[in-house]
Amino acid sequence: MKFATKAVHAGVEPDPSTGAIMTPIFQTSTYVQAAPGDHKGYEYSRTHNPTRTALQKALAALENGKHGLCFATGMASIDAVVKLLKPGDEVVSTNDLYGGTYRLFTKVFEPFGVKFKFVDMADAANVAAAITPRTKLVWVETPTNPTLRIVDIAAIAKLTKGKDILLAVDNTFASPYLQNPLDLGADLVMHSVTKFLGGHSDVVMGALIMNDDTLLERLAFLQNSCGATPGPQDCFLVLRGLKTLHLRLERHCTNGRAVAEFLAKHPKVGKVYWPGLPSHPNHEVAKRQMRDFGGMMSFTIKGDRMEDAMHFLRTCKLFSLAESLGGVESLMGHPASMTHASIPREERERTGVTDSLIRLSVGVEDADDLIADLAKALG
Ligand code: P1T
Repeated sequence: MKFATKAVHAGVEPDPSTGAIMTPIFQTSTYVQAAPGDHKGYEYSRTHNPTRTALQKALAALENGKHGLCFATGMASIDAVVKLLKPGDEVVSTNDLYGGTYRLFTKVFEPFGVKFKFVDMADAANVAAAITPRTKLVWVETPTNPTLRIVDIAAIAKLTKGKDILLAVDNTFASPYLQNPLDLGADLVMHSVTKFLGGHSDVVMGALIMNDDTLLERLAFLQNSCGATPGPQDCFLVLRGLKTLHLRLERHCTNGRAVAEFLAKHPKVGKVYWPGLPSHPNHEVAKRQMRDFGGMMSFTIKGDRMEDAMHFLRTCKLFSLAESLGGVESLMGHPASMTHASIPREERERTGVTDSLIRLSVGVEDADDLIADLAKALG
């Protein structure tokens, strides 16, 4: 089945008791059993809920995976993956990384004895050099947040295959419409469902998708034992959002191209980070592993001054200043003071998160209006 058909239909069956075409919101904590253990597959909603089951199936189908698991937030899904490890294990991670993931790794799990190495994964040789016999997880984010670097997933998979190393890819920025890491050799895909999958800035949720049955068993155990599961209302909203994922992403991509090309030509703009530009250092890898380049981008203002960034952020009107991304409305953010504030200055500047860096989540509005808004704020 092709992507658009899966986006509309995957995971969803008419409700057997009523024929309702939309999966109902099963707003229940528990399920009646005829006798102990005699039930219809559902015992308690932390463990299973039919609305969540439908969503998990839909997400698995969109990522060409066998199994999906949903979590209360994107962070809760990453937390579950790291809990597969034990003290002494090592993780190799992208050095340009969502600040919350960096915080979880270094502030929560490092004190428990898990060791993290952050390397520039644009060159797979850096990953090869960081892997030791203790490495148990390679954590990739691509495109990276916020400087949109591209990591060659297939090249990293060659390094982990056949070893006892799990390769996980945070696919939040791409969405399954643009990239399917399992097809490229990853073992596990993670999403902040909050973003493109939900698509309407009204839900916070996370997901993991995989093929391996044993991995599912271990992660489902953690999902149930630790208990960070989403409620049925949120699952319903994401099921609804998924039905237009392909349509939204098509527009994110065309608007993204228009905005990136406008910024690249603007005399006041310094660097533009968008993987669709031929000048992007990883453009060739992006062309190979992504179907298109999306609506996420970052840029700097020439001179790289904080006050110029602040002026820009105050002047833009259609782009709202807010954390998050991937909704139908355009958003902008200032990573150095917002999403990446938890990363030490020296470390963030090394990866390009400088004072004037501005991140855009280009929405699905009319591109002419978005460009006029940016032109005014830059002027
Ligand atoms: O916010 P939450 O749903 O818990 O997801 C965390 C997360 C994980 N991975 C990536 C790549 C992300 O971008 C995020 C969340 N990011 C933002 C809120 C942001 O504005 O970048």
